[in-house]
Amino acid sequence: MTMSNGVVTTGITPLDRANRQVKAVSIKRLIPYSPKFEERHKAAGLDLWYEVTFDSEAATPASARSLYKTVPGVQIAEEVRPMKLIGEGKARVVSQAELAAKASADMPMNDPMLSQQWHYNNDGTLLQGAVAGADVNLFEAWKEETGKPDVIVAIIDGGFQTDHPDLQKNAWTNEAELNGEPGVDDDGNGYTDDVYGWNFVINSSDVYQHEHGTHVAGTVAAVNGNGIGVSGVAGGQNGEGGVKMMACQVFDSRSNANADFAAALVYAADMGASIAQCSWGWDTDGYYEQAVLDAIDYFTQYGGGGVKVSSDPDEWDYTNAKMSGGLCIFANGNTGLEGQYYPGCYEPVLAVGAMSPMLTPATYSTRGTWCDVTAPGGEMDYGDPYGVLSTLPNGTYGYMEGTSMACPHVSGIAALVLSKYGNPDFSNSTLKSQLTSSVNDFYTRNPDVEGLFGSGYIDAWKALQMGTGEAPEPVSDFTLTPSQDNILIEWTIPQADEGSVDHHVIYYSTSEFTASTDLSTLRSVTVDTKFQTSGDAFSYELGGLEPTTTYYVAIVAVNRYGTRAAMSPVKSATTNEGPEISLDKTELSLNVDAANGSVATDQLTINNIGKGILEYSLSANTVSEQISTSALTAPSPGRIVPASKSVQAYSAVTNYPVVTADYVQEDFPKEMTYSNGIYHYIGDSDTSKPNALAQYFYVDPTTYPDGFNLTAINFGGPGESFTPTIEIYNGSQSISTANLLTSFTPEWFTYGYDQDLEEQIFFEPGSSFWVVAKFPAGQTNPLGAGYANAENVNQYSFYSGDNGQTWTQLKQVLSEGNLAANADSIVWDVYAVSKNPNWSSVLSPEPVSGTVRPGGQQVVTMQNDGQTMPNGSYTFNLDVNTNQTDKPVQKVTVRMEVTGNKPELVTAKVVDFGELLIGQEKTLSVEVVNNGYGAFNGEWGGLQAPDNITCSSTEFEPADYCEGFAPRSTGTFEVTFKPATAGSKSGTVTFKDKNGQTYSFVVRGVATIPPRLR
Ligand SMILES: [Ca+2]
Ligand SMILES: [Ca+2]
Ligand SMILES: [Ca+2]
Repeated sequence: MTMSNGVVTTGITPLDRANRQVKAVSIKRLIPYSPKFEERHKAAGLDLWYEVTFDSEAATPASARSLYKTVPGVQIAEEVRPMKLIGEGKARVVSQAELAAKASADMPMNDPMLSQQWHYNNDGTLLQGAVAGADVNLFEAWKEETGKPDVIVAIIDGGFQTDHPDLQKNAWTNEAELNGEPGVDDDGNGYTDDVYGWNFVINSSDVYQHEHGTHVAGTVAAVNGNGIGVSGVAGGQNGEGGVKMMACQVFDSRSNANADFAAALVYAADMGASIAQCSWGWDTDGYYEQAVLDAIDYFTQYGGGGVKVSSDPDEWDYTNAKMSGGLCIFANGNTGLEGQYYPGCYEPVLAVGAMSPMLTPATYSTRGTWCDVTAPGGEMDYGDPYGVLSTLPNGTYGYMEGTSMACPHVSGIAALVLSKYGNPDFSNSTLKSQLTSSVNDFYTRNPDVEGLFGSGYIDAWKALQMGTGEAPEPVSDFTLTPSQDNILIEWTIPQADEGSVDHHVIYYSTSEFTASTDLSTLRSVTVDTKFQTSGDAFSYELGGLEPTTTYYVAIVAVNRYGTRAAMSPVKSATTNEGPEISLDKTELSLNVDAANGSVATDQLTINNIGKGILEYSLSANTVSEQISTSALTAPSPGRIVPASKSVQAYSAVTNYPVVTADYVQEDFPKEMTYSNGIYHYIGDSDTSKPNALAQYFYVDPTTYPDGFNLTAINFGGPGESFTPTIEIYNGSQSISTANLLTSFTPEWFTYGYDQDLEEQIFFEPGSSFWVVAKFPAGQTNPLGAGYANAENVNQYSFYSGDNGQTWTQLKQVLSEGNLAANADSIVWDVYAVSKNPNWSSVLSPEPVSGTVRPGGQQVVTMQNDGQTMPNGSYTFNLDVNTNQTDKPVQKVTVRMEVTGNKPELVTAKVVDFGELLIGQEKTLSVEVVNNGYGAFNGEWGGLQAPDNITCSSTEFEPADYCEGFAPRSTGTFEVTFKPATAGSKSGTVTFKDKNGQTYSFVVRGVATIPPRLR
């Protein structure tokens, strides 16, 4: 290659044409020429990659890529984008004094900080909220293996401090260069003086300490049992014997240059690494560079520890190899999002998600069905000690968090497995399946992320159990209990050499079969049992069956290596016609007279007139409420309304009852929104298309410790609209897969007005829900939006242009239109409204769930003493949920009347107006609290003078009207002092309600004669 006019020239005409067009300043091989490994690189096609550097004023990366794609002979042209180091620059250094203070003698290694490394062994006591067992179970694993120095892990990351007192001993060294001549490539690998590895950023043997790289290395193999600092997963014991770490530096704090990641992976494979520890990736969904994936393939094929013994291309020595092929272990990424993030989602690699010490998904962890396992990555929002503790540059130690910190735990465990079991024939696919099957249950606690964090969270002890490979014992006996459309199968997990059975396959058929039948012709289900222990009783409901049909069933136990036990005996059972529910009533009524302390009771009888066992459970929902004796206008009940407006006040009666003594009227209505108010109207510019919005709501336990009882939805928007269909979904899943809770089309729709739900829906604290509104076509911009009222809530708003078939995040939809500049801060202007607490909870049906045998019946008793509910009429729906396929829910109306509760007014005993001159007047607002569950009201609602309001003194003038005092509310009442003569004055203000109950308080003041002008 030559240079001509500053442009590189190859002599290949079409290539040079392209070079001139983009002003290419250099072309170099991506994987540098290596005399020693050239044959293998060529065989893998790695010699075909070239990197072109060009003038950014002459072309954009995208246009250059398109141009080179058209050059004859070029197979792939791709951009090189900056690689993202995952979770950089957040380390918290711990001082030596702190280190000494926290030392604990009661540890398996004498490294003083080991007791703070909860990620290795978490007994739940170190950190508040921590869950015992949220760790990699390392202490148990160390009883089996602590690491061997012939296993090499390549730390492809920032450089680690090779002379860190707690790392130095486990740093890999290239013997030929260590004992060779400076300035000479002693081993002929193409890299001069690569003693500890190579710096692929500045293309030098200068491996420079880097925060992230040093931290990652310490987790893999800080020196164990040397009496200083921390421990590493595979760091040996008594200061000896840990696995070796090769420094492949691809990030350098001193340089912004892009490292050659492909070359680093190839170097690691060629120099004998078995594991590539990679805590980096691209943070753009779906983006990758083929050259890097090719290098991952190369490491996967050639890693494992084979060494080149002569210049003969075929002469490789595998006798000391630890594995056949290598394994690349990648961090998922720290986007907090679900998506296709490379290289983690690339099939050949093992991808690692992160969890907190509370055994929850780390909030930052990227997730996806491609994730293989989860490991502790920390959650430092809770404090530094909730992070992962490891080594840092300059001989220090400290905390970091990230999937980057989770990943080296798995690399360390992989190195332990190879230390114990590694040999030239141990395959990389065996290692991968050993790691992914050596896990604990992550999803029972975290069902919201089911399947997105791999097979579970990794357990180092399990990873070191290889068993003998013998098949589990067969399932010898089991029972079948048929129902209408399912058969309950119960058995005992059989003995197996690892104490557990990975999974069972249940075969079933409507025709008879035996062990010699070709089982692949039968229907089957695979049941995951890896979190069970041999001897555990286990049951599985085989569903989707036909009624009144005989099924033949058999079970096969399978270990994690796929070795199958002999088949169980074949048994049969016949499904029945199923249960049939019959209720004796469709309506229940409960009348509570609180004055007489009566208890209201009613009964419902559930009959099963069918053939199968009836299972039922009861749940109640609020339908409506009306308190006849109260007269309040939300949201400030009890406020004084001038007499002239009294007629309106009467007609605008709305009542909000309360359930328990903890509740006060002023707490309602509650309103949840992420918008600062209506600002934009949004819709497809083509008005022949429909528009739909989906808004996610989270019931934050700190704001809503008692949950959120959704009673209405309110939409901001333009003046008029066609009526949308409104849907509420359970929010624990993405909008495209969420479960529909209710759907309705309001009879009368207007923006800005509450659309009441027919049945209120209660959401527990910490739960979430979706509100969807589907507006029909034919309308311009029907969707109202505003600006976000908090950070990160823009991710909760979604748009659909196809009636909810597909959804797109709103910010993405807006990123290409006239609102692009503000797209990130726009959210739907939607309000979730709660007008009253979940008072359906006062219904306490007993028994609330159970089974009814064929021909049997169950009496359910409903009772309420009403003492903690305001007087009024309530309507509930009692849902009788059953397993009857054609009648899953029966609704029973429950009406409750509560009467006889008394108001209990409280004010200051004496209201003192102080001193006034005759002729002056003063008005005071008196706070009136009604602690009772009955309203204090006049005949028509409000209190009116003189029937309901009187005063014993004419010099004190109480307001002549007030709206009354609702149950459990606070209001105010105005009194004016207008002295006519001098002296001390007092009077009594008395309220009288329509039932004749009275309440009085004393008012007083002093009047003096004003000075006269002379
Ligand atoms: Ca060398
Ligand atoms: Ca040398
Ligand atoms: Ca140590």
